[in-house]
Amino acid sequence: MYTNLLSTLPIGEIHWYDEISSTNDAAFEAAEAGAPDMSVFAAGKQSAGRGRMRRTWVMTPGSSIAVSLLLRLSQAEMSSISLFSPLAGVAVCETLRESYEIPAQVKWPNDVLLNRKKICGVLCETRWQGEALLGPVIGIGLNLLRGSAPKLPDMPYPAFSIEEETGRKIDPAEMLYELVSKLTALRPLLGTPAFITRWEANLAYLGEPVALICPEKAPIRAIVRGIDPEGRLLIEREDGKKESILAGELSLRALN
Ligand code: BT5
Repeated sequence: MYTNLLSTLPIGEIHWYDEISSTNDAAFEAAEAGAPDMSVFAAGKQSAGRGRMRRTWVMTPGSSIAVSLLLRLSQAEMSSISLFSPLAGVAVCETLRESYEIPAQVKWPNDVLLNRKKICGVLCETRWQGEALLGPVIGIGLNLLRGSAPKLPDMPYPAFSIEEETGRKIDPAEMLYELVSKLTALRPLLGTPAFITRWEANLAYLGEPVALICPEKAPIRAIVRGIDPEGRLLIEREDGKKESILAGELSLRALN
């Protein structure tokens, strides 16, 4: 049960599940029933944790965090809806750096890497209830302790835990509290240049060559130059041409 500390924060409902299919699904069910903004759904175990594009997210009870936040956006926030997913990545990085001195980075658009290894994934989803948009629901899976990161074949990014990389055993309840506080503090910056600055300050591969992989197309080889005001990745191709890339099917791989 990682959620006791959270009750001291000015947030919505707080739900804990010893086991559930997916905390994102729990958040959407509650959203349909009217749960308020900033409701938190956390679980010790997920039987059907998922990543983007129907990929599987594996977690280990007691040593990783699986949490989803249900947001109800204001009219003004709707124009920044695509930034809520990176918001989570930036919040995880800033929490790890400020509260634990751990230098994690965001792999655009939103995975969190530590020493170039994946310690955290973010799944940001919306659904429709009739004509009303539900969400976004921001799902965050974070590998804290040894044994929490699955060693599966064919992982594009090796999965590791914070303990494996740093030797530090972070308390899940404390981390969850710090993370939700950070997310709440960063949220008003969305749509302002300050958020892009904070994102770039935590961006992995800045100034480095990468390959952008798109299914059934030749990879784009380029240098990462930053993030534009809309949250697109700024790259410079080998011929010097600059471009902004939208998050979507593209995935980013290091070249060295
Ligand atoms: C993600 O997807 O990285 C988003 C993962 C979001 C998980 C959270 S947990 C709370 C909430 N409830 C859910 O059901 N989901 C969210 P993607 O970028 O598609 O990466 C998925 C890939 O990461 C998989 O195909 C594996 O290769 C790898 N993977 C699976 N489990 C992992 C883990 N624990 N740590 C690191 N990598 C993992």
